[in-house]
Amino acid sequence: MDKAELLAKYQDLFQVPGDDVFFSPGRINVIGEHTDYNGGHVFPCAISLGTYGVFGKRDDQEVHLYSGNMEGDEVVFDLNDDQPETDDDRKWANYFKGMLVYLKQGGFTIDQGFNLYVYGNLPYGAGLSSSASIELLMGNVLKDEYKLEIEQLDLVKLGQKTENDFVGLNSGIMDQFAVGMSKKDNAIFLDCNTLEYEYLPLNLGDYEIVIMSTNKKHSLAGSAYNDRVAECGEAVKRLQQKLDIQTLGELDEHTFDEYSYLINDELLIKRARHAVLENGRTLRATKAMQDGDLKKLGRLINASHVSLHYDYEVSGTELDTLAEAAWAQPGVLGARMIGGGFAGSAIAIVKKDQAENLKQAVGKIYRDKVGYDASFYDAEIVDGPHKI
Ligand code: GAF
Repeated sequence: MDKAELLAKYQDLFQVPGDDVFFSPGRINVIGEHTDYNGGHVFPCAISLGTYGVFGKRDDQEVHLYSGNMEGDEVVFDLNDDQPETDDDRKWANYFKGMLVYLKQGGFTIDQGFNLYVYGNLPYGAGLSSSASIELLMGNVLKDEYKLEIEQLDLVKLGQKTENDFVGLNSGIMDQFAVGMSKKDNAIFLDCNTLEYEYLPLNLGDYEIVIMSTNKKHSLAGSAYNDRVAECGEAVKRLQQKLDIQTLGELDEHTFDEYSYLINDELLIKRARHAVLENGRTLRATKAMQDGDLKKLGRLINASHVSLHYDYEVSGTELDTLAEAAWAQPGVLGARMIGGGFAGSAIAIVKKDQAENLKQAVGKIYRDKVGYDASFYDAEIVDGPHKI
């Protein structure tokens, strides 16, 4: 939908013209999966698929949310209502409501109701972080429309708080950071322990990133994601018997190897091993990209998928089929699942002139094995949330 169509839809729904239109991107992650809440490094970037929002102030104290992607009525609540929505068909509104509630609790003045029509071309549940896209859309809309003096990094933190405390997913900060802080054609090399970060131009030369979506919906909140967070926390607790650490991200693989006996549990060792080794891979992968060693970057991306499959056990038939089919195609340097896992999307780094072949070939293998179609998108790396 273009801007005129979005405004027309708003007019149609609310019977008044909308004031402004905003866009907030989704994200992919080159490497560094399930490392963020483990105090490790990540290397994500924001993409041109995302969420549009048309905003208009109201004369009363009501908030009216309407999603073009959700079936059903608009969700309406009072501006001062600070409780999460609990009905299944209203829960999608919590990503918006959480941001509003936490901004108000932080002392920011939002004293007039509003309508917001949202539409995402980022498939919900595609593992491309529609949730962070929405949170940062809401944060930036409110910042702009109510002239709030708040830094983007603080909106990013409120996005994570919304996810953790309002929605109930104990996620790290990667998604909100990637969406909120993104810079066109760059990936963000972020240390999730210190929040120090660096923009690195995504120099892939003759290669590009293709996003491969499983089209299988997932719900991270209801899934094993929180179990993984807890398992890593337990591994840290056991390592603390001899090591002065707060997170797995503080360990290199040699130290982990020497002390892993303390964990004394096969499953927890696998989880912790992924977190530690994935962090090391992320450091090496960003270096490889800066050195122009794209083959090495590709191998590390493949290794990431293997580890997410065997040690972290967050892949699945659909994601494995996409990654493994991509590995077998000409011109592919690497492929792996991205995001929380279980469903969602994978990425492949492929030679530009072989991208079409990849989509056709992997698409066919996927359809034959899984029984329905995967979707493919060329990743275009864009700036963070803004008015359009
Ligand atoms: C999800 C979470 F929201 C992120 O914080 C991150 O942990 C990711 O899964 C896995 O790397 O997208």
